[in-house]
Amino acid sequence: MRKLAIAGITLITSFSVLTVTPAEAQMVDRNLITFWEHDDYKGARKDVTCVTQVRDDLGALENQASSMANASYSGIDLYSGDNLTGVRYYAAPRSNDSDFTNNGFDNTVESLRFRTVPCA
Ligand SMILES: [Ca+2]
Ligand SMILES: [Ca+2]
Ligand SMILES: [Ca+2]
Repeated sequence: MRKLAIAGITLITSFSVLTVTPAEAQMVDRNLITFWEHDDYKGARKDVTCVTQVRDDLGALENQASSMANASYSGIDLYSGDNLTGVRYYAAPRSNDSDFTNNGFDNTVESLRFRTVPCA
């Protein structure tokens, strides 16, 4: 992980390799990112597909997600606020993060943007 200060926004970048099991990440579906309520891919989950490039519909996981797996081949910018505002976290293609806490991003994501559509 590294932090870059760009234009006053803290960019948090994760380069972890996808390690969750296919069942956990639904790797069969490569057009989505999955969020979990708790660390280590536990608790309630929410799949968000790249059918629409910008998504603002995390539902019950708004401000609750603590881990994620990006099964898509697109980088995804996650934002702490609605409508792509606030602090940004970059989820690399085919990557996962078992705990957002060390990224300063626990229980905060509200919107996201797929960099490449279609993403699968
Ligand atoms: Ca949580
Ligand atoms: Ca992390
Ligand atoms: Ca938030």
